[in-house]
Amino acid sequence: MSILLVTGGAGFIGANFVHHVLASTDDTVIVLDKLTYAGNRASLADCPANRYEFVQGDICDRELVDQLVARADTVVHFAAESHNDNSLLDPEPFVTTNVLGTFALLEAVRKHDKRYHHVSTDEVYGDLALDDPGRFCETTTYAPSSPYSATKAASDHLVRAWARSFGVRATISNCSNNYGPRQHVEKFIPRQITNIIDGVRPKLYGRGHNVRDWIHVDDHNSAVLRILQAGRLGETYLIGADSEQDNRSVVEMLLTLMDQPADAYDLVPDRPGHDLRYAIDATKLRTELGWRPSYVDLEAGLAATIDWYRANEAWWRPQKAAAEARYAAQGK
Ligand code: NAD
Ligand code: TDX
Repeated sequence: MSILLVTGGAGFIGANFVHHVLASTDDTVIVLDKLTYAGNRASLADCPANRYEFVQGDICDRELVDQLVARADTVVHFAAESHNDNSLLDPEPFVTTNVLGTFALLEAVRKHDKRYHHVSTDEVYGDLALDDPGRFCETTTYAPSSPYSATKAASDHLVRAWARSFGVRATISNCSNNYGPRQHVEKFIPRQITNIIDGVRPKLYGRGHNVRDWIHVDDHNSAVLRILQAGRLGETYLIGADSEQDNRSVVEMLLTLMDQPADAYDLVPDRPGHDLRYAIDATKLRTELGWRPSYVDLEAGLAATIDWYRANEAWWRPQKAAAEARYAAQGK
């Protein structure tokens, strides 16, 4: 039994991770989360009080981070500003939280000699051409495109340097696009599901040709747990579930699953610098650590996600109008 400090545990992936850990281990969890617009305490409802503690605070707060890291055995770092579109409008919080926040955590795990896992993204590698047969792997060159991905890349580099220079016991994972329950309605899939529920047509950027490699959030989290159990220190593992789809196909699937005509969507102005395609080669994770995804049928995973948003309107409704107002201001 150990104590995990989970940063960003009130966000999409972090909250699902906390539920996963509490259900599948006997570990205790301390969540550190600032509760930005993206954090939601309701995502952590029903966590058992004897194995779970919530601390509202900022990962940039060195003193608080130091105190909490001292109490933990392991730090799992999910907290971030995570939305590309927001990073194009206002990059500053991305630099602060993603770079300086990671720095604060690294200094604390260095001081207290704690195990650290860094949750990152495949976006640090930039993008692939639509017709490129290649996929990202652990040795792909870093080439981030957006302020978001540049700050995630910067944080990865800090982790690598702290591992090599100071011997910090760290691992990094770079995962592809997640979907599933408790994802903020600003993101592509929940935005379209909740639009369709509201009788609003889905919005596709550009021509909808951009490709993402989708993975269910529970598969991402089972991989993170596996890396915590068996990953080699200092190593990076890519996480993906071999599920590339262009955005138009995803919207057509959602519309069909929700009994709407498959072409009932609108094309809206493209995202500046929009990465064309992400694709993950997770061979290292599969062969070294024996990890396998459980959700191998994207359509079935989307159907379950639609059911979750239909059943949990009270969870997402409070954020919906503000998220759509931000998009409307950009003509999206
Ligand atoms: P999210 O935006 O849903 O949640 C982020 C959480 O971090 C929120 O609860 C927020 O309140 C908290 N937070 C933000 N700034 C903070 C600060 N300064 N101090 C403390 N807490 C703060 O994000 P997500 O989609 O759950 O992503 C989690 C992590 O996974 C991020 O590091 C992201 O880069 C990475 N990732 C995400 C995806 C994806 O598809 N969503 C894919 C690969 C990697
Ligand atoms: O309304 C939309 N219409 C649309 O076509 C929105 C919100 C998005 N899109 C497109 C843009 C992308 O090609 O859908 C794709 C997915 O968009 P996002 O959900 O914004 O995700 P993305 O930019 O790919 O980044 C996500 O995956 C990697 C997460 O937000 C990041 O945190 C993660 O690192």
